[in-house]
Amino acid sequence: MSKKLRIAVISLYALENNGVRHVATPLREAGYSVTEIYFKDWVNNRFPWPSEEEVNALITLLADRRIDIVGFSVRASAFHRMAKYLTERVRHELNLPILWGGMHPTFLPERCISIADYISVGEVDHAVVDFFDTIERGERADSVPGFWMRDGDTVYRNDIAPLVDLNEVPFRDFHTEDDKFHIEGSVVTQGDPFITNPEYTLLASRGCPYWTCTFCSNTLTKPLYDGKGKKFRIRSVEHLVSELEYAKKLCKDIKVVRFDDEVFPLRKGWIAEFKEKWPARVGIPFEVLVDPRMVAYEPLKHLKEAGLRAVCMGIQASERVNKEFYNRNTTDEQILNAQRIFRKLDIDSSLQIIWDDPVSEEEDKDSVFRLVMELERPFNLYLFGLTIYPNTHLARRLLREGLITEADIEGVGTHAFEQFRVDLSYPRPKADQRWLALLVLANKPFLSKEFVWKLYESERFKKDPRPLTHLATATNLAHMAGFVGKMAMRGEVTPLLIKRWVNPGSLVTM
Ligand code: B12
Repeated sequence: MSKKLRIAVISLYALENNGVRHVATPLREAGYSVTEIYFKDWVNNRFPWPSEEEVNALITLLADRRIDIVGFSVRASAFHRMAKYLTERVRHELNLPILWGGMHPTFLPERCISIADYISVGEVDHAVVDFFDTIERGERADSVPGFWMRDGDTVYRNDIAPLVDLNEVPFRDFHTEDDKFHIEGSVVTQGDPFITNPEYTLLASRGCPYWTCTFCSNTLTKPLYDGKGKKFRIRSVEHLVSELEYAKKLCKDIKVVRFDDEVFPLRKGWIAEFKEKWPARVGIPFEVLVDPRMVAYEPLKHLKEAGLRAVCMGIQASERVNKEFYNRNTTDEQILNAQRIFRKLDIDSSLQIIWDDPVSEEEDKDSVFRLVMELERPFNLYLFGLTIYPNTHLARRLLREGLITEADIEGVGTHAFEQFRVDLSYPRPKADQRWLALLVLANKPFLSKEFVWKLYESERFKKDPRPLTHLATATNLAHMAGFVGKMAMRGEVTPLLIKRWVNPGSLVTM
């Protein structure tokens, strides 16, 4: 039965936004008219403020679609100021009620409810239908689990909704075309902007098997769900495979599937079933994220046989910083061993390091470099700048110890927009410029390790690291060209990919 209320759900700078899709789908199934709006897309280290033309296009679209209530998906805290600005503009021009959902209001509900009329906190895949049904009936949504409401200065803070059974969550809707729009500059394009992407992304689980890393959002979502049931949930293989059967019919260009799970489930029985069903019914190569504590030869061998092409794995920092600050009990030996397994099975690996933290000493940086030099080549090395998310254990500790100020925390700060992936030309102390250049050189297959050790020992670059940075930039470009060449051969290079990653103002290193 179709319902009266006309809803818009807006994604900020993410064409793939799972949150928007997971909200829009059950609402459509419940009979609502839902307009999905993809308001601009991200570019590595660049999230420019929306132009007047773009804001007007958004307002006109909302008016043309006769929207009754506007939902913003505020996934990352760095969007706080922008979401507030857009909320005020929409309210001023159209006088519509505004709802915020996503990780940011889940992290900082009090701050967000002072701006929006309603917020959702936590997962609301089913609860979102209860929320809109309440409004549709003309009732006040002041007691719907999963949602907070503000009436003037009075805030109604409801309990969170129960955790969802992932096998009962409908697949993200890729079949609706007419109710989706992408706004970029003066152009408003109708249709799903992600349907032609050669990389299909999804999650096989929600939560994390570890939950402890102090920099991560999961340390905040875990206590939120205390007493609410099993927190780390894995979808059934059947549910996953059926999703891909559905998606393959609509997203015709899928060349690779990327599982975005924090840690891909490496459970024995699950993998045995996956190995049987994935190649037979999906047959598309895939990539996953793994944790060094979990990597073992057998499960990865099965995944390789099922089509596993590449893995991403976090090194993060030195053993000391991982333990003392990140509450991450991984050892260098586990990391070395994991990389040996990837090599043995011929699985491409991209290893990740978090830089720019306020606690690593020179000895920590030295030990990270030594570890990277010891890793069996080849591998890609992704360098990230530490982004401090609000309310995390790390944010609270660094504040307490006077190592950061509120301005360094996302929401006030926007680090994720500027230096999420490390850019060698970003202003940093000399010592860090040298370390980063050395790290970029350390994994380049065309430079011998003896040569990199010589550069490391040179006193000259300690005084002036600039020539080293130039060399690292040049070798990085050569390495990147090889990587992109490989992707091009597989038909995976698209204008979207180039737009997102080739930001001349901030070149990614790998
Ligand atoms: C996968 C992922 C990505 C993928 C997105 C893939 C995709 N298809 O969506 C990519 C790589 C693109 C990405 C990019 C970024 N990400 Co990210 N990402 C994640 C990850 C691991 C999972 C997100 C996800 O899909 N969850 C499943 C969906 C269904 O859950 P959800 O988004 O929370 O949505 C639910 C509710 O929140 C709510 N909801 C969401 N939106 C709305 C809207 C309305 C109106 C309503 C009512 C409800 C609602 O309902 C949904 C269903 O229950 C999370 C970590 C995590 N565990 O959440 C980080 C995470 C969200 N990312 C984060 C960040 C910082 C970023 C980037 C800024 C990094 C960067 N600089 O590039 C960008 C931002 C992109 C953008 N423009 O939003 C941080 C945000 C932390 C913070 N407080 O700032 C997180 C939490 C990671 C972390 N380590 O803590 N990310």
